[in-house]
Amino acid sequence: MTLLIFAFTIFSCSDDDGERRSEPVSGSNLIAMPIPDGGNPINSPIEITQLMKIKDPSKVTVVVNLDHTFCGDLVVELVAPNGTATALVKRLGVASSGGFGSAANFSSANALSFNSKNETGIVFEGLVTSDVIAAGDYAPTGGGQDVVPQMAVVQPLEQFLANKDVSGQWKLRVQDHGNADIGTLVGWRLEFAAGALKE
Ligand SMILES: [Ca+2]
Repeated sequence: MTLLIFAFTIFSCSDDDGERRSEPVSGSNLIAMPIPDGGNPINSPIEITQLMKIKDPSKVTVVVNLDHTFCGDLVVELVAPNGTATALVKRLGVASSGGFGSAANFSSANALSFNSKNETGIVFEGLVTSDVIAAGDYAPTGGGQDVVPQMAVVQPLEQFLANKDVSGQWKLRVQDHGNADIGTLVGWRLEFAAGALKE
């Protein structure tokens, strides 16, 4: 039995001529989680079982559905199975000198989709309290590293995803950094399209 598995592994590797495409893989977590007001982060897990690495980051998409009445409060991060994290949304409108940021709302009806191919960040400039962030395909968006919390880093998704092992627990981590306005993470989805992965 051991010999049989070993033989299969060798065959799989030598067969990888760059044209074979991995099958689509996806996961979702639709358990709604309240986001504590000005409190600790929540973590929503998705398990991926394929023992593969990311070959093409442009075929990886994260779709987030959340409700919140003050988008400047929130940091939303994607956490990989190895524990490293990258910010998808970081306190929209908060400047390095401080401030509360954008008062616009997130609505779970407007899905926020993130992919390394997307070049434009979330549009929040000019929106007021009663406005809602539009659904769309976005690049990670938010304040610089000098914006609190400094450990939440906004970086290109391609850089974060390339060659990452996909096996294990991915998490969407959401934290509310301002008092008064509250919200809920309604759910999220992680998609590896055909050809995204390699052995
Ligand atoms: Ca809040």
